[in-house]
Amino acid sequence: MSHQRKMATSDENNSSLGDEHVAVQKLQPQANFYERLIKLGAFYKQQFSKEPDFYVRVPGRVNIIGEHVDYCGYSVLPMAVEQSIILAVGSVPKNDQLQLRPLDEGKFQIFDSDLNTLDIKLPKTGGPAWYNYYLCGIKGIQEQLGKKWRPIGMQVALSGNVPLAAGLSSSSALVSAAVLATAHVQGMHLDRKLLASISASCEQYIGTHSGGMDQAIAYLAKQGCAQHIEFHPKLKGTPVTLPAGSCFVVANSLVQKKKAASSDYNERVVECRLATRWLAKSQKLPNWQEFIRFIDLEEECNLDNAAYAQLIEKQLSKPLYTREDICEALGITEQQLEMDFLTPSTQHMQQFKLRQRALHVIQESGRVVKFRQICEQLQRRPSKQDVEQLGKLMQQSHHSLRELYECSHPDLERLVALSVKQGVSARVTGAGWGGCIVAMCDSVNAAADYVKVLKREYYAQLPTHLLERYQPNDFNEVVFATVPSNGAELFVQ
Ligand code: NG1
Repeated sequence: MSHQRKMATSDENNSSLGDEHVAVQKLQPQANFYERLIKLGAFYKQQFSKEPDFYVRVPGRVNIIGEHVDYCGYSVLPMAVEQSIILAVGSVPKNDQLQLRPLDEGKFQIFDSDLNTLDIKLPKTGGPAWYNYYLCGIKGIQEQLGKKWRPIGMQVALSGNVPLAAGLSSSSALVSAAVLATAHVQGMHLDRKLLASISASCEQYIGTHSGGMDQAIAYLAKQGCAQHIEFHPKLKGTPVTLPAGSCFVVANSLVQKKKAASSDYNERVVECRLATRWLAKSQKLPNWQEFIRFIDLEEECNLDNAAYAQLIEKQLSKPLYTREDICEALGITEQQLEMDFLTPSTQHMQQFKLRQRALHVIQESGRVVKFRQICEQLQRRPSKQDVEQLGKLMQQSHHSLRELYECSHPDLERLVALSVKQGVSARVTGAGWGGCIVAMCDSVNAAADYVKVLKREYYAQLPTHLLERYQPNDFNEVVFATVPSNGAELFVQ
């Protein structure tokens, strides 16, 4: 069985959000990232002694609800944040070289490579070097072109202000930006859904078996609203207007979680795949050996959310399963377990929490659908109770991520506890084990008060080295209200 699952591809016949290409726009001085692009353009010129041909901007994202469900086929509800990766790009048709020059001096080293011999290196420990994310993007376009691929040299200056390893999707923003830049240099006009799908598939070369949430929102985001993103049966984005007056705040715990350097994320993916297979067998489906995603089983057995949860509780009654339990139930050998289910980084797994992971995924997927329904209801008829209900869904999501999915962190818990004390609903956003929380405040004023409390009670208490770094800017980089921004953009000057 191949773990390199292809993401849903573009629907050619159904004209909807994402069927359009990324249009080339003229860079406008009023854009809030104008100064950043101009600075990057000057740096490009200094590095390559010419003007860039074009610029790419791809945002990070904050997920409002729907955590750890995308790789099981279920929908999510993220929005793009203002922070983004920006590239200044020039093509050099006569050579086959990639030249990457990061503006953020000190943090990243420069990188040169021959485009004929792309090599994505995954070290045993420590996680891949930053430029491998760019290489993933090139590889994605190379595969899309197949035999038609001809390397065209690329000179790239880049800069990013999406916090790293913070659950705001800095890695996918870089991969998606590399896909868009390479496609543009190659003269391809791909629609946004296909670009998202290519970006999601090729990021798997980094070794994380993630779903497609980050790349989908990177391309499908629209200013002013969140997106309900469905992956099944096809990739689809539907704009969702968030409650009038509400204000979403992101607070970074400053605990960095380098997903690709640890096995936690892939362990959860493995547990979900095993739980699906176990349940499929329990239903005596003739093709039970084909199931690895909860959503496919739901469809096959026509289960609603409550019935699915009941099935899990009945069939997966133990809090912990051993390798032996699983091999016996599925009628496989340990070798088959290792080959067919365990990824390179999860070969060590001895115990599996199938029940807890499955319950989280199924219940969280129900919360996403409810959240969207309530937002739509609120557009027709404002209601305080409905807004409160949204807050409750966020709290339930966090509780489930902490208890069933075990991806919180003591510092995230401190931030959530401070939020609860302020009467603000908050949850871990992104993969977790560190990174950020997202909180929903009733108004801009309430958000300002809430941010003040977090600054005083959490950020002013940080260890000295972090205080020195973030206090001069009054912690505005690490705790901020966020407005939904646009997805990927291409500019010329
Ligand atoms: P972040 O927050 O970027 O680590 C990861 C996955 C998502 C999704 C979330 C959890 C990648 C690139 N992204 O996001 O697909 O599964 O975790 O909801 O691995």
